[in-house]
Amino acid sequence: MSDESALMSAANMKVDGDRLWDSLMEMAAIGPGVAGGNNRQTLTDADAEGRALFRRWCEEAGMTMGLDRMGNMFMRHEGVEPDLDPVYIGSHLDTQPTGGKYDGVLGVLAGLEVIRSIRDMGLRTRRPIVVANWTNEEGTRFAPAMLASGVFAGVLTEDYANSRTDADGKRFGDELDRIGWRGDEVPGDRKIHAMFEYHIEQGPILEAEGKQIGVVTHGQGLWWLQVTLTGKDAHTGSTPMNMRVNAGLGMARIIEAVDCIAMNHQPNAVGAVGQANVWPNSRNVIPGRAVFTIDFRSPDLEKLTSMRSRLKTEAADIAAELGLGIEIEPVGHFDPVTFDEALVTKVRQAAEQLGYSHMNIVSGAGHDACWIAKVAPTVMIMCPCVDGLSHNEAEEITSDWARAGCDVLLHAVLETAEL
Ligand code: HGY
Ligand code: MN
Ligand code: MN
Ligand code: MN
Repeated sequence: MSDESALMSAANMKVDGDRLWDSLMEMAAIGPGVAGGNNRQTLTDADAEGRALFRRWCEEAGMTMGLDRMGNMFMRHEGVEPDLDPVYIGSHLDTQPTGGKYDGVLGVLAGLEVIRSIRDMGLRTRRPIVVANWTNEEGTRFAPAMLASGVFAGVLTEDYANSRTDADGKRFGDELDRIGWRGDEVPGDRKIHAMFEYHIEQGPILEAEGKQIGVVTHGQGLWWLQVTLTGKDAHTGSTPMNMRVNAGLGMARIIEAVDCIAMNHQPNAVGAVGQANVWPNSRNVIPGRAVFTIDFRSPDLEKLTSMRSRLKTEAADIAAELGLGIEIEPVGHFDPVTFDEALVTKVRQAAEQLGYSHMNIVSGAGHDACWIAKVAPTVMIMCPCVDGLSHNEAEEITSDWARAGCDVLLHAVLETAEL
């Protein structure tokens, strides 16, 4: 096919939306949840099964696999000029315990659909294209989130990652070895010309505004803190109120404080406690210990920093008032991210060329792209999700939304990988 006609045919190229949707549904059958979503947590047998399916599909599309010591998968479609730095399309196949079918998975399988579509058209780009599956994006089983892309970006160390433990005390490193998905490559030992991440919005804005495409200009910054309160187990019946050292009460007051602090930093600030446990967790024992996690986010670095310091002060005051010991451990952090302007423009132009409605948007959720932006020009594309719901098994998108974003991804990647 001549360059001219290749470019002509590429200009009005569309992906095969049905094939993309079928792949999403087939992947969703692996690690099913209990309410129609997914529980394919990182480094579980279900994760291993999903990885194997993704690898098989990619190899059927003529791709070859690279695998690093964090289990990050890199499926490569060769370019006309193999020595050029590749264009990456990446996201994650792992899910929340009560996750949806599209968070992360859409971006990985849309990358595969881009390759499948390029091959259908008999095209080959100058640059190689690599579709990446980043290990442990969710960070629920092994905190923090975006763990393996953080190691790839040189922000976190392999030792730190391998040492992280889940609720049962299992180590990340041992589980990665157990499922047999640790490669030999040194994480980060790859050159990336540009990275695209296509992801559901996980919020209500695009659907409310009636837009098909989110052109993601920035990503919120994040602080994850783990709080441990130490009081004294005692009898709930015979202990007078003024003699109690109640860690459960301290936790309740700090949970309320987190909400107030986020509300006092509006607009563009959020805070919540997602995970909370008390010990001994017996109905007639005053909890002597409470451990819970705080998630603060804002696109504004000053607000993010201010929320963290307000929390430290207020939590210390609450602990002192109740006679509790307190420890606050930073568990995860990244600053607000500005995505690559030239790539943002390419995404916007692709949406315009395709005639898809679009708007600029800041990502409320964290993504692997937030770390990869530290080592390569990076941008995100978003599609709406129904009622803005995510991290919930009822997460839903339409196949039209899925396809439109994948069309934009195809065009922006073709433009960047050069036909
Ligand atoms: O927490 C996040 O924003 C991502 O879903 N891991
Ligand atoms: Mn995600
Ligand atoms: Mn997620
Ligand atoms: Mn920082």
